[in-house]
Amino acid sequence: MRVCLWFALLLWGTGSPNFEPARSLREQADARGMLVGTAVRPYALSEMAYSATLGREFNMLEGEDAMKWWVLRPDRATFNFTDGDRVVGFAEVHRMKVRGHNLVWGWTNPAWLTNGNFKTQELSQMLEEHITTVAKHYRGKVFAWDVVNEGFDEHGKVKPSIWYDQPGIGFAGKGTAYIEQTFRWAHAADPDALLFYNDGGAETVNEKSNAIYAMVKDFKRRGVPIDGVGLQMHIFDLAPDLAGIDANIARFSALGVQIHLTEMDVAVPLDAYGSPSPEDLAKQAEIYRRVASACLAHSGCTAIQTWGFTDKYSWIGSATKKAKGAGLLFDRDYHPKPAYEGLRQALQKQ
Ligand code: 9MR
Repeated sequence: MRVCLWFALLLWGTGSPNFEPARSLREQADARGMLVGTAVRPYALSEMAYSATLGREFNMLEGEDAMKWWVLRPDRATFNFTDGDRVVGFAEVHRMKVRGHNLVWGWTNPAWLTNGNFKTQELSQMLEEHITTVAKHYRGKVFAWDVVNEGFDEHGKVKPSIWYDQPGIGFAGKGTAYIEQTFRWAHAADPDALLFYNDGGAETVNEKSNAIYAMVKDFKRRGVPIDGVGLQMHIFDLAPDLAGIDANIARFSALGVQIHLTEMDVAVPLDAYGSPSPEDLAKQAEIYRRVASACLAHSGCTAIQTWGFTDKYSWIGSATKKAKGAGLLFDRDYHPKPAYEGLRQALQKQ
């Protein structure tokens, strides 16, 4: 009797006997030819709720750390593909696309590399070897690479780094020339992969995104193999410049490159018990909805990816000493949050 009543109420609630359960993010994205992805941690794949949610909700994934130098290269002679291969293996079983992150970054490199006092020529050889070996290993498996990550400072200057000018691979003081070289190496190793430049703090129209825009325009004009720009979208401000994000996506789209939102999360303040307020979660949901809608409004914007999907695993807590967190689509128990509904609504709209 109870069950019947419950069922009757359910039908009444939907207003139709042809009630269809809400479609997952993945189903919505598939239906409109979009990619919806997330960063993953290989050690969590053995957790049932983690892998079930991941396979159900996303059609793309990316190793949060699995393909970085500090994971792949325990020492100069070794390439350890264990973590990266697990990520790719999961994607193959669940028919998901894989983004590779990243081939070149001036930060969080292994100590043997940063403290090695390598000379320019040696560094150049090592970087070419790294890019070539990794891109070839994942050829046909990784469809898009973040070739260079976070190469500009907030004023649009090329950041000092071991690859640029400390001592660099031979293009110190020559702006984006070292970036160009790495894209050429990546293209030679895997001509089919889409090659992206990825950065954070360049989501709106500002000095950094202006510099990236100028670089992409220059690369396109001269035939340097670049296919896209990754806008990270780590949002810490609950009133972000949404018009600026839209205008920025529009201008990159007009350049004829793809835009991927690569690392979205929306951090909210946490109380003493580590909980966010319902008001902030509602604001967060609206930000997910609006940012995703901005992406969907421009033909060049082809992927929306979050930096993890459960608040159980997120970099924000340690980065803010637990003052902020809860930035993702699912809570720590894998229940969908208002943010999930916000993204789903954006994907649903035709
Ligand atoms: O979330 C990542 C964290 O697990 C790593 O310790 C850290 C250093 O490798 O990188 C974090 O991810 C960063 C990403 O690779 C690039 N954009 C900023 C992300 C958050 O710091």
